[in-house]
Amino acid sequence: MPSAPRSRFPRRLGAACLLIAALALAGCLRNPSVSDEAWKTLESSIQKEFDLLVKEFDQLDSQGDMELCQPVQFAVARFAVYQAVEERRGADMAQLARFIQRARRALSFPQQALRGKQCVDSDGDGLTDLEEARVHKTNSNKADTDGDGLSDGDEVRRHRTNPLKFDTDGDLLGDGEEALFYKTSPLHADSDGDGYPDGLEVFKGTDPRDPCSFPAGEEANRLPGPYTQCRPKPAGAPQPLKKFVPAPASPQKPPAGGSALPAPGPSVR
Ligand SMILES: [Ca+2]
Ligand SMILES: [Ca+2]
Ligand SMILES: [Ca+2]
Ligand SMILES: [Ca+2]
Repeated sequence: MPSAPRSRFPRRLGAACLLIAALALAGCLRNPSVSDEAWKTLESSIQKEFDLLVKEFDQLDSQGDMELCQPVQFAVARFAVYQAVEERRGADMAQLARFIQRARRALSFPQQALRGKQCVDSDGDGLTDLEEARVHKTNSNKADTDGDGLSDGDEVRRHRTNPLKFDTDGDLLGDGEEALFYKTSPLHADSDGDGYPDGLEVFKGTDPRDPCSFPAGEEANRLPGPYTQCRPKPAGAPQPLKKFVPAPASPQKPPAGGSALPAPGPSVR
């Protein structure tokens, strides 16, 4: 495609202008008597619209919350814009105008969300303010609503734990302690399946991840079976963990207010 000459058109051309240009182009294609100057003006306007489209997508892409908030719409917009970029090399102006129109339509939905502030994540926990208020009922200004050491976003998307409960499975170990330190399941009270709850095992000093290690004299607190059979560990297997040391939550964007996630305290009571 020949390079676009300088134009007297305004710098910013909107979608309406593109439509006018495309319609005018269609008319030009049917009318071979159109002047070279008019043709170049149309070509310039479409090139400018294309550049504007790419610029707007780049602005959208720089909003990290947008891809998180509207993943499908964002992916559609990205595909449409990239397709326009690819087709720019081989397409004539009429084809390019169609690709631009398609990309602009796809781009309009995440742009509306951006303008409506639907994708704001004030506390940087990976959940938008709207999502927190409407779906999860968590605090949109506190990254870790229940104070268990896992951010609300990590609880919802990664660990599938309850962001409103410090101890989702009720085994007396907090979700953060289990996921970050003991490496036990925060969703199952008895991670090794021996019938003894993880919290009880930690409190008694046995290994909550080894069915061969269980507390003596606690049959009354044993959960209903069936139980996992004890299979002796191979030599060199890791030793049971004895003491909880607060560990940082997984890396995430710090909240706007600058406060970091509070470290969980020991919950074995
Ligand atoms: Ca949030
Ligand atoms: Ca939490
Ligand atoms: Ca627990
Ligand atoms: Ca157990």
